[in-house]
Amino acid sequence: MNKPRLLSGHETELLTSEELRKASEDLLKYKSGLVRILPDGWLYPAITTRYLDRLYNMELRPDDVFIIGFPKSGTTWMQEILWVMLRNPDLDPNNEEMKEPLWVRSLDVSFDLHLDNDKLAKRDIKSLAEKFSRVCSGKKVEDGMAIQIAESQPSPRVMKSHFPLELHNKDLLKKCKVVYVARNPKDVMVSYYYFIRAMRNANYQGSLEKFAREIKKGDFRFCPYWPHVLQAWRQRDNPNLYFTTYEDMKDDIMGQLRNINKFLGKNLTKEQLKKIAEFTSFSSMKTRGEPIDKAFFREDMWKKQGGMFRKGIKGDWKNHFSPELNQEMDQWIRDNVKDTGLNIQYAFADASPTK
Ligand code: PPS
Repeated sequence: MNKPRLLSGHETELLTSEELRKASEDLLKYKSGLVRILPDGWLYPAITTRYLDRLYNMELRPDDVFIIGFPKSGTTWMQEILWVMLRNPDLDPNNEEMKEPLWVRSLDVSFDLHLDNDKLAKRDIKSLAEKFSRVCSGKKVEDGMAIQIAESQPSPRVMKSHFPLELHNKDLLKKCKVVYVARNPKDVMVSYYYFIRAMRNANYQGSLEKFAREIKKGDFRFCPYWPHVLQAWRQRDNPNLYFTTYEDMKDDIMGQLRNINKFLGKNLTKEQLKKIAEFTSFSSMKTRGEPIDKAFFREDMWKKQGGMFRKGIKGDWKNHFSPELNQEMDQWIRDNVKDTGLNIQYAFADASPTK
């Protein structure tokens, strides 16, 4: 059977009705059905193929910076760091752009696939929709809200994406800088689980255990996990890619900021970096408020869980995984990091305590 190709050259395959019947309940809200992008099998709402082609064709600027990572890996944290380093390094409180929520001043170009969700209401994404009306007049929402707002942004742009490296334009690493953030997949599972339980336009009713196994099998949005991380890891020596982890950021944020300062060629002073570390700390970001519209979530549940800035710790999986689930995931991690040189810190039960 003919498999339509993306501009990136990847073949795509729609899920059959039999496969849809077995798919995670949260994935059945998309009007277009579901698609796998081959050969790795990236799983998305089928409409995503349109946005991927659109993203592939987006004009890249030499001073663009992308933050890429699997969902819930600490990408919002890194996004704020990069944004202030590039657009408000002295943390001027009167900076007009800073008054906008993060997701409006730094676009997640992988967000548009949610527009296909039949439960998504305009009020769930009010600030994004307002910005779109303001800066994209005459453009069609169906062509992507986040992508088209990003196209209208002044340079230097800081954009975020949860798509894997290979689905971006083939010249991405030749033309732009990319910061990739990975996180212990067990903590990703916990963080992602709380997120989708609270999303208003999702309806995940399953247990954490069920969800963790869906991620492991590659049966959830943005999966599979390992090819996502390993594609970036293999590029770690590329001068236009900086690979880091949530755990490294938690352990030594000043060290990470110094590396990023150098990577971006910014020459910010130690004093400026110290202030940026403080400004982007978990407690400061939480105090400043949600980076995306609250209406995107079920208010009570979202608030009770802690919102986007939920816990911000390493090793929360220890509070959630049964010994059996942990053993299964440890084996999965071992099988996948074997021979890659990638060390997933704190992934194993005998590692350091949560903090
Ligand atoms: S998303 O929705 O996919 O973009 O999520 P993402 O931002 O990648 O990851 C969310 C988790 O990152 C934690 N976070 C932080 N930790 C430490 N310091 C800061 N400043 C910070 N900002 C966000 C956030 O709390 C989520 O992790 P959990 O484990 O759920 O707390």
